[in-house]
Amino acid sequence: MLAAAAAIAASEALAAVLDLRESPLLSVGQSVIALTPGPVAEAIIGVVGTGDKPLAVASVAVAILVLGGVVGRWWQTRRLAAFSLVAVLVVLAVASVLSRPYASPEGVFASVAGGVVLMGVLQLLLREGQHTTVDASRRIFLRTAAAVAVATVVVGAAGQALASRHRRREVVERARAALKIPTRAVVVPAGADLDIQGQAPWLTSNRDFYRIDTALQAPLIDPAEWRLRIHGMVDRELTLSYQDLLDRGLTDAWITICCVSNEVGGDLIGNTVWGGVPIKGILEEVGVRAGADALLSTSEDGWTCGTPIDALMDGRDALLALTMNGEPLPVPHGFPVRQVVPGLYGYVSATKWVTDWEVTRFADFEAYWTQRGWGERGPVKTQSRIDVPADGSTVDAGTMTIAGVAWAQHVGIERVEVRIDDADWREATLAVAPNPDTWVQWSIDWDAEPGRHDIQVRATDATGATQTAERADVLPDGATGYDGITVSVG
Ligand SMILES: Nc1nc2c(c(=O)[nH]1)N[C@H]1C(S)=C(S)[C@@H](COP(=O)(O)O)O[C@H]1N2
Ligand SMILES: [Mo]
Repeated sequence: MLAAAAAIAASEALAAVLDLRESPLLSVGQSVIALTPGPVAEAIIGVVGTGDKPLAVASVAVAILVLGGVVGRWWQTRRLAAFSLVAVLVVLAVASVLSRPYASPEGVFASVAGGVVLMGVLQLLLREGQHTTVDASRRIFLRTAAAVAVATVVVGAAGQALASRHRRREVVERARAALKIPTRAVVVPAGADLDIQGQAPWLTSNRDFYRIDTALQAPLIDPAEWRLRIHGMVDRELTLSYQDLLDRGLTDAWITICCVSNEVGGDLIGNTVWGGVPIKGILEEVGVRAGADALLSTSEDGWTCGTPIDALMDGRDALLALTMNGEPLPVPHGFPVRQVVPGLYGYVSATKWVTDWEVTRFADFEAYWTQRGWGERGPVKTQSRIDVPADGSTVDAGTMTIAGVAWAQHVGIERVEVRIDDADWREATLAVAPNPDTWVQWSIDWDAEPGRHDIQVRATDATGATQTAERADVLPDGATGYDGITVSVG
């Protein structure tokens, strides 16, 4: 296992020295993510949330350590089996590296080097002693092992330090900081934020904005090199640069986006002002051919997404976004360019680091999450959430405020109702929403009497449809059911 740790440290350090975009360990981690069946991924995310990524990398590392232990066990007695297992590990690493958009000969080299270090260290640790006594050979083993352990830590730490100064990251961060995008000051519309203690702010800051994607490290793209290639069922192919988008002028739009994996009452949702170029105009310019019903978008790291053309052309604020809350997109949120489409879950609309558009038909492809069991189209389901008081909390008897948010993007919220225990539903007061594409805050006063109380909320959208009480899982196309909390009134 020590030899395996040394192999990982060496291959990671080599990846840093060679300034690879992705180390072999991360490439294998990405393969594990890609090969994880949808329901398993959902279950893991349900338990560890956004800790899913460190978990993916850690489980790969642990698997390599364990398999290294097996190789070590076989090293002296079953050399051929030991060699074969190392060969299998190297082949899997190389295959992962080559399956990635960042495949390079250096990546293959760093993978093979890991295998060589694994065997070299084993040979060093387990060399047959010319030593006469068991004691002497044990002493030498322990001394060698200690030296290898120190070397592993030193090489590993040096590799990490070097990786943090990745040239590409510095170039991209500098380019992002130097951008001067004319944006209007971001002003929260009057009356939108009730500003109640404990309630999620109406405007989500970039730092607090939820992040969901399959990337172990966010792709680093220099805006000067970014291109969007548009092809497929179009009359004229087109390639756009970042400057091309800036030249078209940016439209600002308040849009709330949310994730299909958001449980009832969950926080995988955020609201901000996005600045971007309307997708509709671009699609009109390239000319969508008759029969096309889908836009298949691909990110620089190979993630794919299928969006109904209808939703992109019906006049809603579907954007190729460059800014978020008045700033260039943060790297984890898709810098330099991503899509945002009101009314659709992120997995079918919000491609970050987007570099390729193919106008096509849903019948002709399956996008990343659709291949893993999620619905082909992902319209957002109407939902409401209680933010205050907190679930399970104890509050004083007397008049208090219950508050939260509700959303039905691109349809709008007409009414929010709250029910205490078995009482009748009472209508809450809605705050201002500047358009139907954002969430809306709500609040209601409650004369709390001592005891334990269940509080539930439900929303009705602008078409008059009230959200269903029936509980549905997030898989395959979004959770349903009422959010509810229990509080003790003292
Ligand atoms: N390139 C890429 N874009 C992506 C994803 C991804 O995995 N890769 N995930 C999507 C999903 S499932 C959601 S919910 C949104 C989340 O966007 P955010 O991280 O900016 O909140 O991004 C979407 N865009
Ligand atoms: Mo998502």
